[in-house]
Amino acid sequence: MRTQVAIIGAGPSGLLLGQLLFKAGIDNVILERQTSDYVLGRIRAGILEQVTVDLLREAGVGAGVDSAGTVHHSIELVFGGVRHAIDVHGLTGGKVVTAYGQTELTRDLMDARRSAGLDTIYSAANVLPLDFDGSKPGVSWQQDGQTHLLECDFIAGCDGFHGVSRATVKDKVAEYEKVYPFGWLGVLADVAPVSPHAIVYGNSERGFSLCSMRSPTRSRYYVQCPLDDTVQAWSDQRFWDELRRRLDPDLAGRIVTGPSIEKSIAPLRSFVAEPMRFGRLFLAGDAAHIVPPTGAKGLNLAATDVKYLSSAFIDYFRNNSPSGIDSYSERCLRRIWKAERFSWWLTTLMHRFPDSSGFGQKVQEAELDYLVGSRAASTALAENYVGLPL
Ligand code: FAS
Ligand code: PHB
Repeated sequence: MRTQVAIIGAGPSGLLLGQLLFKAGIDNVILERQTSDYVLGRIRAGILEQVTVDLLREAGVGAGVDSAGTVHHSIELVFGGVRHAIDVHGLTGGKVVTAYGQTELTRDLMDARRSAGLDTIYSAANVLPLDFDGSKPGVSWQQDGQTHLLECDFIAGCDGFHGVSRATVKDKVAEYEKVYPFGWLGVLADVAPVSPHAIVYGNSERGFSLCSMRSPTRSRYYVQCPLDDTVQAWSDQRFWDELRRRLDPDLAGRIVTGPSIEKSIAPLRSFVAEPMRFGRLFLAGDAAHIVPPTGAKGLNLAATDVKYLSSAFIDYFRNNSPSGIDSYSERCLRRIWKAERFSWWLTTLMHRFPDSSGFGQKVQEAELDYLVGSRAASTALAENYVGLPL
């Protein structure tokens, strides 16, 4: 079996890369270790930058987000029992964010790939990148008791934080990591969002909270929880009561509760692997970097990695130019580190740290007060939140 680009991983990175390459007439095959249902069952991101929405339209899969996405002109910060609006639209000359679930985005990409009759090999075991420093790059995998080989020109490692691609080059990678001393307990429920017009971030003495949504009838909520907490310790009633305690009285009084349809705890970490290119192997998305979800950057960073990588491959195959692939890693990392900084900053500002001293707490309160009182500070938050220019 042979293709031009072998893609490892059928998450948003791999599927979006495959779609952009297909639109450019570049042959590609995706190898995914899970089933498609398993991939769709993971409830994750929900906020898309305009750059990401534009990329979905460019890839020919923008119909879903255009019809079911909810556009947000502002976000709100709740602290000291008071809610403050940050007019990201006004502060950024008209930019917005769109709430549209990663699950829906992934399904749109899977449907487009299936309609185009493109090869996606699910349940591929022991996928392994081969000879990416040599003259015959390829990927092997096992299925139905046989070992298979896919020969290719390039390999895109879109296999996430726990994937095989970065593990294969671990002796060539510089890793930068920060693990946070808490997690997020997330709940998905088919109830109307408490604030249909804004994403609400809370910092109370009980910890962080977040009010978001997937549609006008499906809400997504999070509360900060200890790292050793378990989903079993949280009944729906306990979650709704705790969420209310972390919001201002007006918003707390408007929460629509209902049975959770998904409940999970995610750890928070900042992580970057450098570089992102190893001969004919390229890392993209979570395979190369992780951000705490506070800044809603994870999925959006994956999309811009894929924008740069697809452009690089198109430049190579169409114009026989190596410039895109040669500059890929440096170009991605400049954007990645700015998003890492923003995500770390917003996480540090909006969460309660177990070891924070009285002084640290007072500084956090002063920074929040300054943030909502200064147009310059609010603008800095707004331009990072809607996404920096490509
Ligand atoms: P993914 O991890 O999504 O996809 C990688 C794919 O590769 C998976 O399907 C996996 O099965 C496959 N794979 C792994 N190893 C393989 C192997 N050896 N062989 C073949 N296939 C292999 N981002 C936000 O912006 N907001 C959020 O609220 C948010 N919440 C998150 C919650 C959790 C629990 C996690 C883990 C991430 C969250 N993220 C969030 C970040 C998330 O959305 C990622 O940024 C996004 O999934 C990145 O997409 P991919 O790079 O495709 O990686
Ligand atoms: C979500 O809707 O899942 C979401 C929104 C904003 C974030 C993180 C997650 O910062």
